[in-house]
Amino acid sequence: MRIAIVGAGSIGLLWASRLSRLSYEVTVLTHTIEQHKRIVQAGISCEELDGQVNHTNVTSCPIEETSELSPFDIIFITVKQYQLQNVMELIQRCSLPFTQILFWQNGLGQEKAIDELQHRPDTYVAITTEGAYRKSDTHVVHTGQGETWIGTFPHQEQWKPLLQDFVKTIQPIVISPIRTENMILKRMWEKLAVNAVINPLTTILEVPNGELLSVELENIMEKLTVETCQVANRIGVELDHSRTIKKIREVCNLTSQNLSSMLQDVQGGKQTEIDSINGAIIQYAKEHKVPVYWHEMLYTLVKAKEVHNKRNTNTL
Ligand code: KPL
Repeated sequence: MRIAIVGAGSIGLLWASRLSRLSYEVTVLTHTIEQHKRIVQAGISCEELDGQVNHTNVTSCPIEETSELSPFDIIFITVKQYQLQNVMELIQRCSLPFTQILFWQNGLGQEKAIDELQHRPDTYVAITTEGAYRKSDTHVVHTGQGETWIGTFPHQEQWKPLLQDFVKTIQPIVISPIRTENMILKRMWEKLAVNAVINPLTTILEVPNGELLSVELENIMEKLTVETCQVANRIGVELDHSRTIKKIREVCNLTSQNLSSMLQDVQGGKQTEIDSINGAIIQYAKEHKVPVYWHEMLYTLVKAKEVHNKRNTNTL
């Protein structure tokens, strides 16, 4: 089975490493030619939770040179939300009508990309709370156990056997459970609620996820979560506020050593996903006239930090 992984960030590298340990033909599609060359030379090293390093060789190709590739059976899209538009044409080109396409983004926005592929029956959203950190172009560190849910999007009653078998096959190589989910939209909002608290707060404070539990942030976490749940409930997604707070604390614990992806982005002088996380909540809130002052405040602070750090990185 031929699998493409589009985007070699932390989640892309983690999955490339895992899948290439099974008997799949894995190709990593990179944004840069430099990363492609490094992967070809060095393969991928994946540092597991127990400190063991798994080394695998995978095929790689820069996204801009994919015109010659034959179609894939499964495509993992692991680029950020704001990069999705840049890979839509590639997805069309590298897939057959029945290729199974999995979207692995944080936040919201992948629904619009999936909409653009409307003639395809096999699109899925994957939601994960696993923590991973890209140490270099070829080295990923698995920093936190979590859960992963995969669901058809838009919702379909029937799963294609290919993906169902695939999920069963990959289960033994991952410590964290992978579940098939019938209510993936709810999961997307649950994960959004988690990211909308952990990511901006860790970014502003510059601390690993676990630190959020040891400082006096109870009140802010609570206020943000109440706002998220109000917006979700207004659009018909049932989110319970106390369950969501419990979940956020659990993720902080499970990924305590992890630097959130947003903090990693800011430290690397990169664009963050704030627009598709807190920004998406603010957008829905506006449309449905729900006040979300706390999200607006964090959104503004992260945007300011993003600009500041980009400027500093560029002048170094
Ligand atoms: O998804 C994450 C992220 O960093 O974006 C969490 C689950 C918060 C792990 O760090």
